[in-house]
Amino acid sequence: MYQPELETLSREKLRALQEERLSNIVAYVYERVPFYRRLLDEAGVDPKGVRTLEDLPKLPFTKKDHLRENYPFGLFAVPRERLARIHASSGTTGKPTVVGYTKNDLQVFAEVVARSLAAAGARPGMMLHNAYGYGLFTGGLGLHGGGEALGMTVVPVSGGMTERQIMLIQDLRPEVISCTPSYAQTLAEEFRKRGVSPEALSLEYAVLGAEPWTEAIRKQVDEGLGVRSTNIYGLSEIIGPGVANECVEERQGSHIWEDHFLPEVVDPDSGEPLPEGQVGVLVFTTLTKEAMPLLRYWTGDLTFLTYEACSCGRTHVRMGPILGRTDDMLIIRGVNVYPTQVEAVLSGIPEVEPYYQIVVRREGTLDEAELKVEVSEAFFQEIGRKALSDEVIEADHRLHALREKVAHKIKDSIGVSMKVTLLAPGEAPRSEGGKLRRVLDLRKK
Ligand code: ADP
Ligand code: K
Ligand code: ZN
Repeated sequence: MYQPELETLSREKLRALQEERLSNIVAYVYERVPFYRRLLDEAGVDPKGVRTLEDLPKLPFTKKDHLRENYPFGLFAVPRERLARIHASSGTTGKPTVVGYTKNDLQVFAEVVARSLAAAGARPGMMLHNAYGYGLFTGGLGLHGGGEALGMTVVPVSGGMTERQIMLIQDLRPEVISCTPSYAQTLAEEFRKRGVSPEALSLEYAVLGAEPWTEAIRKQVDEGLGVRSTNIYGLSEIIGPGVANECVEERQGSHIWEDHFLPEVVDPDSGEPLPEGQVGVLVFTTLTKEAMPLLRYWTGDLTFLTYEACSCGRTHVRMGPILGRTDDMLIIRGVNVYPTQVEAVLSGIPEVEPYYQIVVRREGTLDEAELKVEVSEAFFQEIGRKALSDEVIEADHRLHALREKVAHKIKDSIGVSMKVTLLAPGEAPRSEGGKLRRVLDLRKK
């Protein structure tokens, strides 16, 4: 552990620390951020009345739109000159969200990422191949700072240029890699194509995050790179990656570093706090941020919390995998569908791989969903095909049957009919470095 005394704090002491910090941060934003003074006044909250965790639900939520409305610096609690660094989220729609850090915030950022790397199996002296994108995105510099704080040798490769990554991994022999899970899939596949076996690779641990992933991808990456991979979670508004990380011992949920980030899971419709174990929207209150503290920030990410003790010795609460972002949810003929649900179904079918794309179109007034999924290399060889086309699939009963099987399983477990298109190995989109968009929704245009 990087900070064992904090990571194993008793629940009582952790709670006392959180309550002290919570009342301080509420007073701090009320004093310094006009937006929060207004928001709290309008909600009739007296900052002095926020003393315990039971007071938390009295506070209003902060939503992404609040950040956009106050673009770029309106939510900052310190003068611009005190910012040591700026980051921004990718902002696929409209203006990006700008976030800022004081020197002290950067120190905390490095510490929580160092805790995350240590939880993932990394130790001082190991080499970190950091393939998260460097730049405004928090991934690259975030992992970089944490790796240095832990005492690792950091290789700032950034995303993309796969050929060079392959060479560096073989020549420099890093023990740890950090990147998106979809890019780890890409790298594993490229090594396989070159006939480099996982045993020949120096890699032992992979720290994967920034997008949802499932056990199917975990298996593929663990086997393909010869590693034990863990999940790292975070978002720029809260700090960046390193809000939470799985421990490599259990890999059953990610420990949230809750002396800094106070989590809640709430009902997506009513906003009411949900009991432990129930799936809802993850909400965070930052307890120590100086530059841009946020109260009850609505992440839009869906998961659950568990306070069950963990064998690794860490006392911090664990969150389950992210089942999806409310933004990623597809509504197909009235049914809510998350890409991770589709991925979970595919993982139960040995003849296909978790390389897929979901395309949604509107035909007249009806939504039509198409699931493009790759058949496995083994199955492809077994049927002795060079390529797949509609004619080939119609003519070959084994392919025809597989297509029906996938369609049935999707319909059975998700409740939506999808047209299934089988692709040959290598035909579905791959990550070229960053997050992979597995959904193509053509209805919006
Ligand atoms: P954006 O993607 O909007 O540019 P960020 O780069 O800060 O913003 O990404 C944060 C979001 O990425 C999270 O809210 C979550 O939806 C997703 N994310 C990050 N880590 C994970 C993870 N380990 N599993 C699933 N989703 C993740
Ligand atoms: K290995
Ligand atoms: Zn643990």
